[in-house]
Amino acid sequence: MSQEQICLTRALVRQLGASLFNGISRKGLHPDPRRAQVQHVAYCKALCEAGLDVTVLRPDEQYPDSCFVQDTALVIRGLVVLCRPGAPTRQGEEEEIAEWFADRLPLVRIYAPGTLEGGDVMILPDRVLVGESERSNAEGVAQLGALLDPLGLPVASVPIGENLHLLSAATYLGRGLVLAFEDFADCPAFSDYQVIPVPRAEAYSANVLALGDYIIVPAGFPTTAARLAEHGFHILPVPLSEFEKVDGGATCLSIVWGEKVGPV
Ligand code: CIR
Repeated sequence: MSQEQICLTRALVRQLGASLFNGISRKGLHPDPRRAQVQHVAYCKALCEAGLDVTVLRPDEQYPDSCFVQDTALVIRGLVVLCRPGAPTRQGEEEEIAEWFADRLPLVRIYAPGTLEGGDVMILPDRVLVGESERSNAEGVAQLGALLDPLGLPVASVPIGENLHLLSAATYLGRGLVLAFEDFADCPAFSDYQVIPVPRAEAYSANVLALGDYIIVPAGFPTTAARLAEHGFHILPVPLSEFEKVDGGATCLSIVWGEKVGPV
């Protein structure tokens, strides 16, 4: 396992537009954009409370799901990998994100026919896992593998069942811990890690945003929050019910990255 510690210092988010009402929803639900706006403000406050410097982009009404910026880009060890969303209505969202990063960090990208959404990518200390989803295809995974090979990071794909994304079912928390929906607790990909199970009744809370000692956890999932607190994490509960209606969770609303702070 890498001995490198990454301290997360930055977050990029995008304000939601009124068009979020028409965001893709596997449940056929429509969020209330005004209520979602209040929840988004609470989310940004939690990012600040965790010590991150937060940049907020203006809403992009052309793309109803564009507040879910995680799917458009990954930052891995200082390298931006621009994704190519698999959802046709989301293709193009990534271009403004590319422009934002262009003069800040080195940037590479996934090209057609490859598709990759950030929600499918779990960055572990020694490797990267990608969910075998409807959004990220084998070509996208192969391209990511080639891009990360020079960093010494192997890429492997993992089955995710009916989930939208890999991170819908599991989150890497740091400290050798993975939070995973109970059906995924025995997933061989997590065998080197201690898995904290999420009970069926709280499945949505398998997606949390881990920020060092802090974790943004959707409000209203007491078992998950208690299990995380037992491990010494400081819990930042944020209501995310409007985003849940369109299948988005705590990680989806930001791209977070940081600086290398040296050996641990
Ligand atoms: C979508 O279906 O693309 C959006 N409604 C939700 C995206 C959630 N993103 C994520 O899990 N990373």
